[in-house]
Amino acid sequence: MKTALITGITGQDGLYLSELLHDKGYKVFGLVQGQNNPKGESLARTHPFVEILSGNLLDLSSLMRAVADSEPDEVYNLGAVSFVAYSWQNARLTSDVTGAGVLNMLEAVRFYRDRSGKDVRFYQASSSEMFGKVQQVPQCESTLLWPRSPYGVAKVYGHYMTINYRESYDMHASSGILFNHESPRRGPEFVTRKVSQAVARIHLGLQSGITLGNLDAKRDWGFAGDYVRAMWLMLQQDTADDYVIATGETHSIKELLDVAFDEVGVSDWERYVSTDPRFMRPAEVDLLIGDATKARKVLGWEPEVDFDSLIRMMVRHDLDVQTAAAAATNP
Ligand code: NAP
Ligand code: G4F
Repeated sequence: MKTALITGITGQDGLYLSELLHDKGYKVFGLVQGQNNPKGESLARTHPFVEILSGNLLDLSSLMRAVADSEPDEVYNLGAVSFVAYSWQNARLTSDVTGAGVLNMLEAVRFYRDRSGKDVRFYQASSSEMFGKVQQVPQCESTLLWPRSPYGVAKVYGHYMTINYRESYDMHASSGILFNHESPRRGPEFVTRKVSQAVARIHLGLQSGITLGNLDAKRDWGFAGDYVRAMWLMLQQDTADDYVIATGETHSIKELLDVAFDEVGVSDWERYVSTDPRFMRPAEVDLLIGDATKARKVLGWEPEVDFDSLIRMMVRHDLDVQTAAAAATNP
């Protein structure tokens, strides 16, 4: 039986990855931050197969203990301050957790490997946000990085630190440069889930409209369940490397609204949608579209859920959730 340690296990990707690894017969350990984190309690209820370890990416000693206690074959570093808009307001925290946290995790793994002699494989959650002001369309592994947010800059640091540890210490350390991926588990601060929740509530008469920022930005959106499969595949290769994971399609926020409102039979969504500068970013990433040729060829990875099905899945999920919540409030 293989053993995996996942940081960021309470997040969208951590939950899907823990299920994938459990189904494959892994013993799964998950790092949870905070002394009374409600997401940790929820994880214990919904994912009882996960052994929870306490730790924080800011605290190297906690990571060293988590690695020593779990004795992992594979470490997936998914923990991060991950909301781009928040990263301008909390630039130092983002740099420390999303950037320097990667170094802490790499050090904890290297220390354990050198003491135990066990060959531990490491996955870093790099991001298409690193491409920022894109220098090439579509973006691939060799595209010049030009981050546009404190989050993007922190991810670039973690990305290059992972490459540096691979080259300096012969570590099996891979980075997945993942484009946006969503699901019914996506945090409500991100635009797809903000829209799917609002559309469900508008349809049920619980909300009158939705206020957004830049409707012209374009993203390459895939399904999180498909993307965690790519993470696992990277760590099954003989040689560590970096891979772009993307669908190769891009859609604007307006197209997202088209599909989401269409799921509840609304074609003229403009009457429900307003914009506010408060949701605009100091520097926007206008266009992301990935070229995942390398992942397709080397890993044999293909996405299974397309954009249209993904957004409809999220709206239907939120219709169920909101209907149940309304029924509980007004039995
Ligand atoms: P997410 O839902 O925001 O989850 C982030 C996780 O990081 C949460 O479990 C969070 O724990 C944990 N975390 C935050 N600060 C921490 C700290 N100081 N110490 C330990 N853990 C901490 O993110 P996601 O969408 O699953 O993404 C997973 C990873 O992939 C992230 O690194 C993200 O930046 C990266 N990524 C995501 C996408 C995407 O489209 N989803 C694309 C590219 C890259 P709490 O819940 O307790 O705060
Ligand atoms: O959903 P978003 O907040 O995701 P963003 O900024 O692309 O970042 C996500 O994907 C990255 C991968 O490229 C990850 F690394 C990162 O951790 C995160 O998961 O925003 C998407 C787009 C942006 O252009 C934003 O300006 O939607 C635009 N947008 C327009 N109105 C909005 C809103 N975004 C949010 N969150 N809220 C709005 O009201």
